[in-house]
Amino acid sequence: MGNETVAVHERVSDPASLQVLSKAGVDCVETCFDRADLQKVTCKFGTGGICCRICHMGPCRITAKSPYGVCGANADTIVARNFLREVVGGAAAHSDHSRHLVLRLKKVAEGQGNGYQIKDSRALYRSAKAYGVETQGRSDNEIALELVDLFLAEFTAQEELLKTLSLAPEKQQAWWKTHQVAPQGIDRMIVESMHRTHMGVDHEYRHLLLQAFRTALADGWGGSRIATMASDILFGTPVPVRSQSNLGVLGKNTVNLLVHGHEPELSEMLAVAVRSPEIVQAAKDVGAEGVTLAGICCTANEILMRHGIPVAGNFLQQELAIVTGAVEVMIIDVQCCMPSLPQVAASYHTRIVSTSELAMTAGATHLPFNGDDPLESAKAIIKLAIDNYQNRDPQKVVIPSETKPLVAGFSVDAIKYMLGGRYRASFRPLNDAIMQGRIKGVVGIVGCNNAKEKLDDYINTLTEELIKQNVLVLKTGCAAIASAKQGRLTPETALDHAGSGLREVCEAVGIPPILHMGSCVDNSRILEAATEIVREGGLGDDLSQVPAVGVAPEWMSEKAVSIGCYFVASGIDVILGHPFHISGSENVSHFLNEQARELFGASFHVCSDAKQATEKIMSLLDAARGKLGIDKKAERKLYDMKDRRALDV
Ligand code: SF4
Ligand code: MSK
Repeated sequence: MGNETVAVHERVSDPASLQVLSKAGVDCVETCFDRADLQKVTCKFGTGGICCRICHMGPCRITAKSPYGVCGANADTIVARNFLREVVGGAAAHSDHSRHLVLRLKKVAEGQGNGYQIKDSRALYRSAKAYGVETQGRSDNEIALELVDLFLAEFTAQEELLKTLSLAPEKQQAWWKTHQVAPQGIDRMIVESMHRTHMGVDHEYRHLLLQAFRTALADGWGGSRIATMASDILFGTPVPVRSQSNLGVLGKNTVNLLVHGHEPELSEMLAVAVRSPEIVQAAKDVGAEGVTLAGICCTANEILMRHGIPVAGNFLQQELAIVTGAVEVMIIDVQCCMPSLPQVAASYHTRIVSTSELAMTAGATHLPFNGDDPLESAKAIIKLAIDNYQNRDPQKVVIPSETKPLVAGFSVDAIKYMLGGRYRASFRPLNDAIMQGRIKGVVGIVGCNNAKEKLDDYINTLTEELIKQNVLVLKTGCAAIASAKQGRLTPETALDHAGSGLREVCEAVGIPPILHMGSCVDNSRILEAATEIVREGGLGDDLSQVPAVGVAPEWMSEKAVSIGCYFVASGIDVILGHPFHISGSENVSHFLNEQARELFGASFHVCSDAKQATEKIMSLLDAARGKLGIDKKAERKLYDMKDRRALDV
């Protein structure tokens, strides 16, 4: 059950989590950390990827004595098939999320918004331009309808390649075609991959792995990219916003409502509903001072970036939030919501409310979100929380005092604006700083937490080291929340923790050295930023030449497998904090960790700790800089906003 103090220190790193995990021990509440202990003896067939249960002649396990499954599949085939199925899981999750947003946009464009609207016409025009949709003399709804048709066709296209691929640099597009990994429709890729991994179909490991990259590209340059565009059109393109993070954001005397999961439609409405006078009054009527809405995981990132709603925690804090005893309702939808939540909630008064038609959890109250009356749907859940406030047991409440300030909301558009101002918005100053050596390169640190590892430790140690070495860090998902909880998502971080070159740039522009770019589906924003760097010129003409690396230090989800694959296929090296389940096949490991470089100019690397990762990243950035001929520091003036305004264009 509960953990001893020493063990608690080995599991989590921030003071709020330490305090609440200790409380879980006192309250005799089992958490993922306890269950991780019970699962410690992991199956070597599972970790090696050499257990096949694809047909019912099996399960088959590969050993030295039995190197083939009943059908004759060897380790290479089995490992590659299992890997491809993980990519499918991740790509499907992102892309289904995306489809829901596109269908919402369709309803809005058809005049059935029911409270939703096109909030950001500029985002609509940006996307329309990218796809060649005529905007002249047309209403937003007309433009959106044509765009929606294009988006939906990206899911259903049978023979045509994804149009969204054209948002990538031309050289990347050419490589994808050459290596036959340019995807057709997103749905087709997912179905085809499931077909190819059925018993007795595709057995050649390289062929299967190329399909993994193709399916992942349908995610990164398809489903995820479209999700980001649709959510920006519907809910607004994020701009820098201040807020607070960690479990201390829960109110002592307010009704506390947490949103957890991924899809932003309901949480957008909650952000509106929570401010309505009727709700505030209802909360006061039960003796509360008001309602506190906060988030966990990527739903948190969505409403943080667009509304400044505070973040209560990341993936491994979902159970801890309930253990505070101060949460009236936790709303869950899809992805990363642990099935244990109702069991943890049973020790307190918290109600777990599942809201997606796709997802039910035993012990949760199922209130499917009604998109036809979204505001009322949101209010009904808030009222449930208000009613539950009276059941809070003050004896069981411990809210840590720990909160940290943050600035989030760095969409590519916002970064351009920060770098160049309204009339000169561009990545030019960033490219210049990289070319001059003030910034060594750009690293995307993304992904989850993992109960096998100390919460946030690898992510934050690596981040600290990189900014010290003048690397600009872009973050999404739970990795971004890790920095938020450490108080590092503020411009002041540049003054106190960044190397002198990075600090100089951050000070001139007024940005933190660690930029929060969104949820895990928003890794597409990192691809977009890298593409902007290429377009701006001077740092190569494809993504593999840019001094840029992706890292998933504490990853756990199939989505991370897909993200890693679309980064590598896009020419960006990826460091993993722990390996994929592929060690059972030397050929598969060699292909992903070495040979992929011959195809895409990038590959995977496994670094088990932050120190090793830092060294690897710096060597990759140095190598890229050497190839570009920018490895010697040039003494050039860094233009600040005033200088740039004085320039003639
Ligand atoms: Fe065994 Fe082959 Fe069936 Fe897999 S597909 S379970 S290796 S017989
Ligand atoms: S929520 S996928 S734990 S980032 Fe996107 Fe966090 Fe990973 Fe889920």
